[in-house]
Amino acid sequence: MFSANCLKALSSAQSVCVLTGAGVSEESGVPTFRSAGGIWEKFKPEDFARFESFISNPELVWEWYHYRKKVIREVLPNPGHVALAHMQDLVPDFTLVTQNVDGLHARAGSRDVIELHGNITRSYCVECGLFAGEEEQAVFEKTPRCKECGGLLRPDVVWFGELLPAGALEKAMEAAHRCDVFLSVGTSGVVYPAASIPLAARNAGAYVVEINREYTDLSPRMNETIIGPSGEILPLLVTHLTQRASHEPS
Ligand code: BV8
Ligand code: ZN
Repeated sequence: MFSANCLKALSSAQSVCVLTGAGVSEESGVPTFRSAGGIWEKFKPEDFARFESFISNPELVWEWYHYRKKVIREVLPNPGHVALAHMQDLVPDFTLVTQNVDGLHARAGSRDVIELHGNITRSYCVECGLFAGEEEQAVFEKTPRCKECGGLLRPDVVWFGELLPAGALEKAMEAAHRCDVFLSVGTSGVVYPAASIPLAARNAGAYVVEINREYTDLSPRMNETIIGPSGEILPLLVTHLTQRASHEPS
């Protein structure tokens, strides 16, 4: 499954950076955005996940986020998430960057995850900026309101046309520029600036491996693409790294 080049690059890698997308959560039961049957099939992403759409119809947008939060509450991290949490302890310098807003990497044990597009479990007031915990986002409330000023609460996610969290992209790019191996896992590579991170790693000389169920827009720019479910492929990569660790002089 892994080419000799991939195994060689991994065997000597001191620095690994990983970018994940919705595909890494698919085997947990979280629908992806653009694969067949994905959540965007009913909603056009670029129109729906946009502040203007939210302000013009907060009830409809909250209906979608309440549904997604409910799904996320009911699922567990899958072996792919767990493998990435293990990988963090097998490589001297490891950075995990995600486009996902589901928090499943942290629930699997990954530390210091860079969440480029925010986190669906957090909400804040569009008027005063106050953050609201899960308890204040009463699910029965169609459009949750701020307990301080009564303003509309919105999910703490990055919508189209919005800037990424301060410093997130810079930190991700730094890791991409210094890594020996970069893994692009479960992302269609259509959303920017996230999709530019694997390309920056490639340009900086990293060995870039894409793991996906199918070829993507990024595939021609990768060193190699491994076709298959990340929940099966990532644990195999960790097995390889574990064997490497056991052969290294202690
Ligand atoms: C910004 C958060 C700048 C909300 C999301 C024209 C060209 C290029 C760019 C643009 C353009 N026009 C506009 C832009 C910029 C725009 C953009 O990229 N648009 C694209 C769509 C053309 N980007 C932005 O607006 C960004 N902000 O640029 O600001 C700026 C500058 C100045 C002033 C103001 C602003 C903000 C982008 C963030 C948008 N927010 N979501 C929410 O989640 O509710 S995007 C959404 O897409 C999710 O975050 C998701 O993570 C992201 C990417 O999708 P993927 O994760 O890749 O998921 P997808 O379903 O697409 O693919 C899943 C893949 O997994 C598939 O390939 C599938 O085969 C694979 N798979 C499935 N199962 C498995 C698997 N692989 C392995 N194993 C499996 N089991
Ligand atoms: Zn408020």
